[in-house]
Amino acid sequence: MAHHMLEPLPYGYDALEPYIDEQTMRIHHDKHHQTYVGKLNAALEKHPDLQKKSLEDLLKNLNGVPADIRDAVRNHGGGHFNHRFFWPTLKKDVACEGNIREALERSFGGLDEFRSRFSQAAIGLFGSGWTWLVVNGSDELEIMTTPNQDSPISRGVVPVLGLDVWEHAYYLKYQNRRPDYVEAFFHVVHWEKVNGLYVAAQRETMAAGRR
Ligand code: MN3
Repeated sequence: MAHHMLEPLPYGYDALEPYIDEQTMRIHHDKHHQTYVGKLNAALEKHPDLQKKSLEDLLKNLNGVPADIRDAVRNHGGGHFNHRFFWPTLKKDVACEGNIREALERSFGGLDEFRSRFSQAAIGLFGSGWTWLVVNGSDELEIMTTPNQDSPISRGVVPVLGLDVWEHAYYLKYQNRRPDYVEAFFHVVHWEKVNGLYVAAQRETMAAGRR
């Protein structure tokens, strides 16, 4: 029985054209993301007691996951989490405003400076992985990268923006031109959603008594 499910995209496959093309979105969501969900469920078949745990609980405490499926949970559970996070943070032509805008100015000196540093991290990431904007344990914004499908929540930070830089995310349209894909990504950042995630992350750190 399947315990984790693939939700439909929250918009049409062509909603991000021309920046991210329809065919890439179809394959990326329906095939790649579906495969992570399927392999996560298959791994959990071996440990039915873990099927009741949320994906977040599993990923936040990977050391508590039995060794025989730990890599599968890290890779496929991480893949499920990362993609489920990614889709709703994409929308065309949304302005960057509100608390997140002010926080980016405080942390990076401005939106352009943030974009430049995030882009360099994404372009410079060797192999497959993700680039993230996270709220760290000191309640500060930080750019980080993770290899493969490692999830930032396994490292105790709260993601507010992520970019999939696996070749499957861009190769059909951009081939080897990862910098063009990263540039295009900034046309489809759903800043209103990112702002909401940032505000929620701040509430979470406050509730945790970190400040
Ligand atoms: Mn992907």
